[in-house]
Amino acid sequence: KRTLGLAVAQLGPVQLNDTRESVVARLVAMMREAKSRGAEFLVFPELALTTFFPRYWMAEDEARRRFFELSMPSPVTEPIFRASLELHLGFYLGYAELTSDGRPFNTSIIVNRNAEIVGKYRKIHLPGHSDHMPAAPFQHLEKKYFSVGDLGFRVFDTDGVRMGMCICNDRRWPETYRVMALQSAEIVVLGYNTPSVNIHWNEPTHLRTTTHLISLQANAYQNGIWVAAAAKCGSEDGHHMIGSSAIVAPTGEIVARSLSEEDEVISVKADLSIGEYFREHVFNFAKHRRPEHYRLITER
Ligand code: ING
Repeated sequence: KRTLGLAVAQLGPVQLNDTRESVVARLVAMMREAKSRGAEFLVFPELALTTFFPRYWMAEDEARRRFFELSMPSPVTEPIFRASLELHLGFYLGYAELTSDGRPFNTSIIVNRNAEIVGKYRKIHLPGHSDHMPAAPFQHLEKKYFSVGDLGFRVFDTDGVRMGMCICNDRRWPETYRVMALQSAEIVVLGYNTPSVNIHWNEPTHLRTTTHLISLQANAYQNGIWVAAAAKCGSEDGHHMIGSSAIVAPTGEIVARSLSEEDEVISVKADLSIGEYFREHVFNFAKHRRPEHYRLITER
């Protein structure tokens, strides 16, 4: 059996005034905890280094100055890579990327157990709005601060495992996982920051967690893959975001789930052969899929 020591590091709130150094220390502490549980790969959240700043209206250049990374690693994030090398622990990390030619992205990377960046992804499904909504209790300005990702949905060989990745809202769109499953992904890792309150209608709070989990479970099962999702959650300067970090098996079953809304590590010994059964017998794309009937999905 091929197994992977798979862990998720849920991050509690990061306040506006928290320094990146203090966040990095929390991330490294969870790397040590994950390692002690036998983890070989650890998933961190989306925009893990700062508060979820798209909730605030500000000028683009202020946002870039305060919340974006100009390089990865950088002096402040170097300790994460050092710990990866020391612990022989790979990781996924979400952060705000400003490219050298000035393009802003909501980005994530996959780093292998030798602390080498093996893949990069830039968020494609940007939710929310780009205009100021002063009447709303908070903003959701990802369309203002980030450009649509230009790297596609790709799958990377990470220490012998076919690993895909995405970010937050991407997890709600079936196309995200299917495109990676068509590239033989065995696992998709992702981070998210999900506000408990919907600014567009009075949505019952529990629905935020329901739709989050359904999205992970359905897509894990329908693509025969493991899905590992890490929340940044809890109340950030009074703005609450859901937890429910989870690891889902190719059966669609939740095999590990966070209990708190604080820094918390969950981990499993993922049996990668489970996915092989489903991809061979149920979701055998070559045998059963009929793309000639699906054209609308890419034409519209
Ligand atoms: N956050 C939320 C998410 O997709 C959202 C936004 C929530 C959109 C619920 C639609 C419904 O989990 C981010 N950062 O995408």
